[in-house]
Amino acid sequence: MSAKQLGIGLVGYGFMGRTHSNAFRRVPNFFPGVYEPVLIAVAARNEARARDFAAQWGYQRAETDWRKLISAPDIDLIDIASPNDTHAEIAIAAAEAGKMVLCEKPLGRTAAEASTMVDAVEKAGVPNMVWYNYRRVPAVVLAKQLIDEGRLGRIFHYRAKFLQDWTISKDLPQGGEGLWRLDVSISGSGVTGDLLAHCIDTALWLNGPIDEVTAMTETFVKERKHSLTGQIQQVGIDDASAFLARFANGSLATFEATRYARGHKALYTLEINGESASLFWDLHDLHRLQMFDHRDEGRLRGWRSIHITDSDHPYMKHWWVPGLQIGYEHTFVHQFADFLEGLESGSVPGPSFRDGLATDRITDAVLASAKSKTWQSC
Ligand code: SOE
Repeated sequence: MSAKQLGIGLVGYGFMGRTHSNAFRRVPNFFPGVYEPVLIAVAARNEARARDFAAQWGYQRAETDWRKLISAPDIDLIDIASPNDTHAEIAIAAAEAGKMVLCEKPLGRTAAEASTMVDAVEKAGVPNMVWYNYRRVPAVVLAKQLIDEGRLGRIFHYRAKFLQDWTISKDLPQGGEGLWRLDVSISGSGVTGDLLAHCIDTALWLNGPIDEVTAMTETFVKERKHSLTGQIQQVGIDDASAFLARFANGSLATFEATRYARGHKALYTLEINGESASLFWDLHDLHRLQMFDHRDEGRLRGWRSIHITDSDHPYMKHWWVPGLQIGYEHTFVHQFADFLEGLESGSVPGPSFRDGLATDRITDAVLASAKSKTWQSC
């Protein structure tokens, strides 16, 4: 059977543009299916760099205006990997033009913005997905399977952290390429939308809806030079954010994210404690799932460390042989492979734009709670 070609137009060539492009290229090798991704064009403001990126990753052409991608008849899918303030305008234009839309997280800078994006894709009826890639770590998928099979029993606690340390220096400017995450007008928020959003997306998927939150945030460095204006400007993002939550299933949760945890570069950890068993996962050891099962024979009971590399583990039969592990970039490959399989079967899996909106609603509630110092219903 000959493959159906799926023309891709990518907006943005930063770190995420690379992770997505790598996924587009790898999927046909490891997850062959009915659709064959064709890398048509990349759009970004800097013409020379867009051209270099296109040559390096195999895009047929480079544009400086993303609108050219939207109007191109050979492009079926728009992938948004540009800064957060551009997501809504591009996604809405793409949906209105009948293109499929993939969008980097967080979906919008606020839930209100995300909501306009959900309306657009749902009105147009176009397939859509948000790149919350940690849902596609094989160990995290195994955790989901174990929870859904009821092996943990009643869930009492959910605990998640995402720790980094790259903004501690007060000399680091805000704004501009590579540093737009520090400029609140572009990013929408600091670690709440950038890091906690990952923890929240995974938590909603694994443990169901959150009923209420109470939060605190802090901006440790209050003023930074802006890279584009050269002026010292107030910092509007949250540098650290922590919140307590109650899930609808009655479990209690703690979430924490910061860019000020000296020594931690991207330490995403999550732990779930149930009546019968507990699970623990750590991004720095992403190919392992730790499990404690109270039903094990007493003398042998203890935390086991499952090396997720066997062919009966999620996604692993597509990769190497048992014992050989995979890494971060594979999560994006899995997500795009699932997207294409969903197109084939007629049911694209989440996280959809509507799921992305659910996460944005929680991050909004977290920021509102930190400001008002009150519990917020979600
Ligand atoms: C921030 O440093 C960042 O790149 C996030 O934007 C990503 O979403 C996260 O996966 C890794 O850290």
